[in-house]
Amino acid sequence: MRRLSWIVLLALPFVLPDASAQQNRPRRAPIELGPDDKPAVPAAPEGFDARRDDVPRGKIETVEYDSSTVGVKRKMRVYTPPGYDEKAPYPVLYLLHGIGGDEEEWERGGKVGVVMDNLLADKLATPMIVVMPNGRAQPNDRAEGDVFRHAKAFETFEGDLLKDVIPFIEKTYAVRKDREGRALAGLSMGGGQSLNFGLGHPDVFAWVGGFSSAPNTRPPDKLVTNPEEAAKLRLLWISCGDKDGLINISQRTHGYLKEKNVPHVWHVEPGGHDFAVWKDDLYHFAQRLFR
Ligand code: FER
Repeated sequence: MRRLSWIVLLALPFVLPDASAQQNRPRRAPIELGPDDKPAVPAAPEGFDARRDDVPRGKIETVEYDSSTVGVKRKMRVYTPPGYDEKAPYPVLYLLHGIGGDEEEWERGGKVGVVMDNLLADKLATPMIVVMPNGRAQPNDRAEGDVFRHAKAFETFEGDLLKDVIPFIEKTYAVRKDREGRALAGLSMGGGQSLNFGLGHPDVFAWVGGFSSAPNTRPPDKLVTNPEEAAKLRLLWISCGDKDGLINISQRTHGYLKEKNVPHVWHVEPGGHDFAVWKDDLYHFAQRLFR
């Protein structure tokens, strides 16, 4: 969906309270910032997302896999780093989009290729493969019509990711197959998915990030059923913009993790529900992976 129509859609519950009630969408809580709600790291430096002529470029390609979960062939985008070596096993970051997006959203809005190429050229990240699947696990996975009506398909994606996407990647690319070699992160609906699936499968992922996670995020006691197990993650990153109407979801998750002594990064940065924030998250999160 185009960004503008998306913004209009997000604003609907505020201007049309009846429509919001009819469509059964949760109302946003007013934004209240507490003492913990501040940046954990400085903003990315100027130019981190600008294409540079002097750096080697990775490649982004579309691959198609058979989804036993959805029963159709599905597409995803895969970034391989510059000089991709078919023998070296690379770690993998699975990177998930939002409710208005698809498998290309992170490239369009997040310039993932440019950000990764720059980080690698500056030796700020470990060479990795970045897999951008389509998290709307249903036969028509385009972001069409009322995207909120298809929120359920984002839940179904758990099976698609674990049973179809990951096995396909692991037989197609030179990648690591251990939990420490797999990271899962996403924005908004994809943030909720990443927290739900990542914390739900600590045997599969050791690095998990939720950027501006949406109300699909499980309630804390369902999300973190075993705090000791969650504490074994190599990285648990929770972030949100300080002007994002969904920040209460991330605040709730942070509060519970803190109460249960689960180590995590809680990063509240200036900004709203948009790619200025998510690009910055990618820049910071990617640097901390696979170290
Ligand atoms: C909601 C508000 C926002 C919701 C999902 C979103 C499922 C997702 C936003 C995004 O992905 O950007 O109430 O409910």
